[in-house]
Amino acid sequence: MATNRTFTMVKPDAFGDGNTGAITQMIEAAGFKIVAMKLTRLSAEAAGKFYKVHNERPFYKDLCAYMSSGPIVAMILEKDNAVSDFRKLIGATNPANAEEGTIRKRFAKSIEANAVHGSDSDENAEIEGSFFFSGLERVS
Ligand code: YYY
Ligand code: MG
Repeated sequence: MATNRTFTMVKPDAFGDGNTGAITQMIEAAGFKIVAMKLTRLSAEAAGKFYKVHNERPFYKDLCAYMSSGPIVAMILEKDNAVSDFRKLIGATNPANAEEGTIRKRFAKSIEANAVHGSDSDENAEIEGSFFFSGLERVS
């Protein structure tokens, strides 16, 4: 399994506000190489599958509705220590706790509309990347 890749989504709030370019610029400036990228939408059902690990949590239903409320931009990113370095770049889940210079500090509106997703492990990065992209859609 690749240990130098992570998966991200620009979430509906950030895409809708026209922040995809600025977020992508921060990602590339931090040294991540884009190896797959697509503008798409999640149905509520697909969002439910993507976030099924959270299906017992009180925020699950709202999260699935929110994630299917508008287009998202999905990407697979490559860098040494991709998963942990990307978690640092995006900042805390709750933007109130996100550090200066992080994507969520700059763009998140709330704990739910928090601008970007970032995988939490190498295993989940592979599962989440494969949820959106076939081998042909990855450039390396
Ligand atoms: O990995 P990360 O996105 O930082 O947070 P998770 O704990 O995996 O939760 C996924 C997603 O759920 C989060 O980005 C926003 C939403 N959420 C929420 O709406 N309310 C919470 N109390 C916790 C998470
Ligand atoms: Mg998570």
